[in-house]
Amino acid sequence: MFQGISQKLEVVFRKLRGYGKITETNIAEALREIRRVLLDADVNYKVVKQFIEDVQKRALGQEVLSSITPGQLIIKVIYDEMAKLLGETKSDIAAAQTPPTVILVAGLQGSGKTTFSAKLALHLKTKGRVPLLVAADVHRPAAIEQLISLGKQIEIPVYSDASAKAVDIAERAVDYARKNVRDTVIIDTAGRMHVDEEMMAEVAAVKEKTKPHEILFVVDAMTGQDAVNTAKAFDDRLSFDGVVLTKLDGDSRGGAALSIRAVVQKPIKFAGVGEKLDALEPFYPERIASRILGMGDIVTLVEKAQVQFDEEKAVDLEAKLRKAQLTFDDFLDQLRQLKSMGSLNDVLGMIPGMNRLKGNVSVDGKQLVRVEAMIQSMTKEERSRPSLINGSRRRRIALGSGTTVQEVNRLLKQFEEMQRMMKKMSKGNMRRALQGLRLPTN
Ligand SMILES: Nc1nc2c(ncn2[C@@H]2O[C@H](COP(=O)(O)OP(=O)(O)O)[C@@H](O)[C@H]2O)c(=O)[nH]1
Ligand SMILES: [Mg+2]
Repeated sequence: MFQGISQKLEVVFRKLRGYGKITETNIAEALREIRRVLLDADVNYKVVKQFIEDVQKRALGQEVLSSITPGQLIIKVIYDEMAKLLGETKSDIAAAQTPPTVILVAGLQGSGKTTFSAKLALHLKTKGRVPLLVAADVHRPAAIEQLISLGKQIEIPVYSDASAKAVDIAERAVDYARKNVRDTVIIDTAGRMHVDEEMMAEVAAVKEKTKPHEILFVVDAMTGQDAVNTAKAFDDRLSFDGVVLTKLDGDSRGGAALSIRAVVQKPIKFAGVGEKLDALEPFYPERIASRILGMGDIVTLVEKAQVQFDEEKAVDLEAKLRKAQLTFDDFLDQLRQLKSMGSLNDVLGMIPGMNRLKGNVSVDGKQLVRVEAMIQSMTKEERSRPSLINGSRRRRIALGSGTTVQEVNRLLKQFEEMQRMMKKMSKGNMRRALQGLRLPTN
């Protein structure tokens, strides 16, 4: 799956990982290469343009440039953006409040509609639903036979009538399901080699008559961005609810998979990954992104990189603390990391000394801003030698930061306390405590 694109991206990533420090030039070069890889994979050019812009915006953020393992963090940014491109969370299919749920399956000929209809029926059956398959592709007798044969394999009834029109078959099938307690009706429709008016009119009429709860557009992942045009044509006419990507087990270049969601703004709900009837997967954008990026487990990789980063920082910080050299610059550094981390209360508890500040100075973001302002109002010297900060300096800092002398006093006291506590801590304890500090991941 996606072998070509994966291999090419892997080359770009290997290079990125090799850099000790990442510069804007490195990023620009990597992005140029990624752009070319995506275009080669037949991803829609507008989608590529937006993707590159999004990655660039995030990759150039301070957080990546100043980190120790920037290559991996950039790969993580690319991974996140790719998952976003694919749709972020997996989407479920509808279930009607009053059964039967009607699911209409549409797409070009050969895209895998009939196979998918049977796969979906089996998938729903294993979840306890009671499906009915409907053979509404009446233009080719073989198509009806195909569905009947698939239905037999999975022991699911198939409603068919070779002499009726698609619209009538579909309508009667829904009625049949209601009377025979089948709670889900899956309607397999006809396709053509190309989008044409007759086919569109027919499937639109089936939609009109059966009022489906879910319309799924099936598309062959091997077709590249042609798929995007087809999808648009179907969506304009049917306003479908979701996309099914088939033949992902083949050597798909990735163009269709990566373009379709962004262009038609509809979620990809299932992926067909083989000819067998159990070869159907709910579509998980993160998993597909990892596969495209050629790393089964990129998230773990990045997390590991981050732990390593924390450790290096922790060792460095620990050395400073040992020598009682903790400065307000270090403190500010910590605070800034904290601010970007969401749940402050949880994190505060992990920092030595900080648990004392809990509920006092640093618990909510607003107060953090005040602490930050106070530290920023200190001179460089004061930050590295807090003992310099006497009464008049305190007044100046309070004035400069728009706080009060009492607040400055409190901050200094807490800072001293933190230093004292750290000196008392055993080496192992401190290491563990510092490792609790995590870098923000995005
Ligand atoms: N490898 C692979 N083949 C598939 C998949 N889905 C469908 N096919 C094959 O694609 C061909 C066309 O499928 P079919 O369901 O008849 O397409 P339809 O014309 O849209 O109904 C058949 O040979 C299927 O076995 C899939 O996910 N993987
Ligand atoms: Mg078919």
